[in-house]
Amino acid sequence: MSGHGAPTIDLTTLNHEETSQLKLAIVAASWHTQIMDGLLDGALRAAKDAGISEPTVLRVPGSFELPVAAARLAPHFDAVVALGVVIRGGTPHFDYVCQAATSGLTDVSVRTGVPVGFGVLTCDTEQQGLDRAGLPGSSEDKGHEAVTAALATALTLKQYPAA
Ligand code: DLZ
Repeated sequence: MSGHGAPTIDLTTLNHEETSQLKLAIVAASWHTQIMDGLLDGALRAAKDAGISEPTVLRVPGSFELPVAAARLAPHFDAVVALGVVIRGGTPHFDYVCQAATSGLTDVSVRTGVPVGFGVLTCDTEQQGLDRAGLPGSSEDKGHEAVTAALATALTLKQYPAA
């Protein structure tokens, strides 16, 4: 899967009276610092593009911890974005952490009805992560994309409050 085919959603053109009122939380893992810094910068840039000046940012140790953090915050926010970087090593750990993060975050989103942006990079190599981190020289900006998707979904769902 690559970024080819992604929709163009320009947060700067959305109604800032609406988007700036959205309560946004970002939960971010801490492994692979350089790539994570890029993802978090991109996420904060997207929040700013939407007129959200101070999103809540919560750091957790690893991507495995993202679902529990997202679950705790989701009821208090209109959108949550999870950021993490998992790089394949020589052990099956990669598959377990990716699976736990993916299914856990999906579960939080469906159970709470709060959109959870998926900004977790699952990479074979560090270079793949750097390419997607929104850093100078990166071809993609997955932190920005994850916030954009979560906010766009939150706006779409706002007219259908949870039952
Ligand atoms: C243990 C582990 C490993 C091997 N690799 C990563 C990784 O590439 N990215 C990441 O975010 N976290 C990793 N972790 C840590 C787990 O996510 C988790 O923090 C620990 O297993 C403790 O629960």
